[in-house]
Amino acid sequence: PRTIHLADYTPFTHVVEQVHLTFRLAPGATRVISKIAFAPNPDSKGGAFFLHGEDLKLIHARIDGESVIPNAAEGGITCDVPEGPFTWEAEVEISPQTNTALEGLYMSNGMYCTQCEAEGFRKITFYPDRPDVMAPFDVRIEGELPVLLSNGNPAARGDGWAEWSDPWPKPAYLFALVAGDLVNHPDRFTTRSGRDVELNIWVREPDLGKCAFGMDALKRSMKWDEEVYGREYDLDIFNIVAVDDFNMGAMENKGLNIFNSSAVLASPETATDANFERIESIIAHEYFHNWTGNRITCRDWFQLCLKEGLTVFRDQQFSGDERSHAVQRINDVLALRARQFREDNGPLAHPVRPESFVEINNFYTATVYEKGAEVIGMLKRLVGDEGYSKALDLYFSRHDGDAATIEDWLKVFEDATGRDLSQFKRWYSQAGTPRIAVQESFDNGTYTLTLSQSTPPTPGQPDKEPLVIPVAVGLLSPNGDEVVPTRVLELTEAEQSFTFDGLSAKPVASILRSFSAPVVLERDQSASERAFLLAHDTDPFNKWEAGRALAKDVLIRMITEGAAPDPALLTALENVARDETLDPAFRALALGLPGQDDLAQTLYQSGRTPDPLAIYDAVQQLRKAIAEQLGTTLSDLYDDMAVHGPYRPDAGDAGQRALRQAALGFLSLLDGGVRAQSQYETADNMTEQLGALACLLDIGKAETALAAFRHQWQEDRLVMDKWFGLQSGLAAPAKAAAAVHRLTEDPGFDWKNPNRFRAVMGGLAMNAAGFHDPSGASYALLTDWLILLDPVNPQTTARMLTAFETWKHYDADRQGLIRENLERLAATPGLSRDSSEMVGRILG
Ligand code: B3K
Ligand code: ZN
Repeated sequence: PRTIHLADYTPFTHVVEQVHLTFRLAPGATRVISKIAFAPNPDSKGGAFFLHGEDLKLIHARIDGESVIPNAAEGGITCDVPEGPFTWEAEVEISPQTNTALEGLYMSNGMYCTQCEAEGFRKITFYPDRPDVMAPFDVRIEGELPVLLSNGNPAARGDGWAEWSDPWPKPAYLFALVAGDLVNHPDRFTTRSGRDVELNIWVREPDLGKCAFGMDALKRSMKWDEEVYGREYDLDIFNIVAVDDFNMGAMENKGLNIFNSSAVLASPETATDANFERIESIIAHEYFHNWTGNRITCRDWFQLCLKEGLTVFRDQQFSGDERSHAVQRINDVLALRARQFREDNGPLAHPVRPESFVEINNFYTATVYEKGAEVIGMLKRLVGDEGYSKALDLYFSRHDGDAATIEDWLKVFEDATGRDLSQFKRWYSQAGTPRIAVQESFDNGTYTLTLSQSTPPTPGQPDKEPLVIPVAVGLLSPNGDEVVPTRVLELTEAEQSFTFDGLSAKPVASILRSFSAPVVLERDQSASERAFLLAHDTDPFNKWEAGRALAKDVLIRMITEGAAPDPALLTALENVARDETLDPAFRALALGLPGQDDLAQTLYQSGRTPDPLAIYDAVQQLRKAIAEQLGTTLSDLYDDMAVHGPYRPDAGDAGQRALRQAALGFLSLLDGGVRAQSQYETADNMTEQLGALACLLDIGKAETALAAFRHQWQEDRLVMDKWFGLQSGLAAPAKAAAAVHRLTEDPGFDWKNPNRFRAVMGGLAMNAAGFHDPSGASYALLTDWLILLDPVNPQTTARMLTAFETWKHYDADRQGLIRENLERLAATPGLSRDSSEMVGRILG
């Protein structure tokens, strides 16, 4: 397979003035009739006329009404074409029913649906399937199904057919079609300039009761984008459809967003607080793409972060505004460290704007999305809120209707603020997580902070240059008062000193407030200083971070030196847990211990080989110690945090439930599961029911509850995903492979459904000690299933291979076992392009 390079970009030979598509739907043989108006592209550098096309049976093709026979070429066709404008017509046959890859036009539970990003449209018809070719689309759908949907506004409909017209030029990856026996949850929204928009969430009939929250989130998103970014919706209708078989969360197709049902359907009985929160953010994310992605799209797929980083940044801002900024930031950083730092620290590390790829679907990564969003957060901090909004206004006015680049994006910031961003641009091209080392001195009222930065080598990038790093710093006096409020230091050199004068005593510095840059802060700090910051820092992120760092230090000493749980940590945690001035959601986060994978990463970074079982044991030991030491506090919290009245998914109630659940997790280690069992029996919402089940599983007392849960929920796919995922994620280390193997033999294990496959296999991969069982049984089990899934669904297979991305961090025996499995997979005949690229990169 060919490697595509950013440096090789050339514009398409033609422009598309109009697309007309007719679909004659039939499961095994759908006809797609296209009529496309092409004209020469004045910016073209010449070359043959080429259309992408994959797995298409060509029935006939015509140019200006005359039959033509195109020439087969790699990934499509070429054809001799007239010199001026011309009309291309083609009829092709495709088979949605046998399309298990879930890319292009496929079927899910009897309904037709599409997924075209990144390069799925070429499986629907011959077309220049590249994001810089934008055109208005008219679509006619013929099929005996009650609901027939496509992009844009409805144009006409009759018995067995419907026509749609999308006036906004768009790239083919935003095309969508849905046809099925669906019902809608309707609503309306009036935009700020008075456009009356029809809103619908389309679902299968039994799911109609699970749409209200998603609809509310949609309306709040629409309003927020008007208020905060001045962006209005631009069609008369906005449709969302829930689909059970979907490779990712959701897709922002113009006017017709298609969602994994797990990312839109929710009711108190079936969805957890975490599900509600995720749904709200994904609805917002896809809606926000209407401007950042659709109206302004990407010139080529190397620019993916242009739409994804920005849209993630926007959805994070939205969630912060709707809920709590502090809690949002902590959760975003937790996710960044768990996924992006992990990626940056191994063979899959790549820049926010990659420079080459084999399969673009492999680059929808935490680096492009989450680090891409962090880069925008840094930019905003550097130019200030006002500079940011001026730059964004300029971006929208200058580039509306364009397929733009990162250069275009940075230029609007330079033009709007006068700032030179040439050094800042390295954030887009340099991979790896920078480390910042800290040195401090205090002399005669002056505090000097010396920061030095370095970025470790990553594949293909042995040497790194200094970046522009905004480091937000505040100083506290020894009595806990803030003496210097937050100041943003701009670190641009390899090493730089910053001074603060006029201090009466040596301050305690709070560094990297709000996590102002995606870096690892290397700071040796005493337990007492960390506890001091946990108690006194005015920056909520750093307050939490101090507790986290303290817990990490303690756990690392327990793992490497066999130390006992440090009483200083237990006291500090108890103080936070009891502090009623703190938001319960924050306290719940403060009681959360570092994850086992996070500890493994930290050990590896400090030059030690992580032993997953030792990590597991230390975490268990610390949990036990916390439970014993904080027993009364936790039991009071468990009682006090009970939420009374009907379930509401808002941040306040959810925060109380989170704190109560944190308490229950510890208490169950002592009470034999009495509280959890009774909570399981009386819960009237999924958050508390599942929370109780998790505690029972954790202490090995879940047998009855698991059976009851299954009996109650066997008809609900999304709830049963939780049942599978929890068992695989919480299986005891030595028994994990066997437990997961049993789950795969369950008649409910529908492995071709990505949600179910991910629940079971993703659960195993996240069960760190179970996955890394020294026997290698889990590695082999996962590999067997990936080999089976690859020909069916390459995208989901390739994504799951990231379970192995940290393999070089472990000991020689584990590395040997993993290598064996990866090589076995690599040697599989006919392995997909997706998986071969991934396994090749992972093996290095
Ligand atoms: N843009 C889509 C992701 C498409 C993934 C293709 N493999 C969803 C999103 O980021 O909003
Ligand atoms: Zn997105």
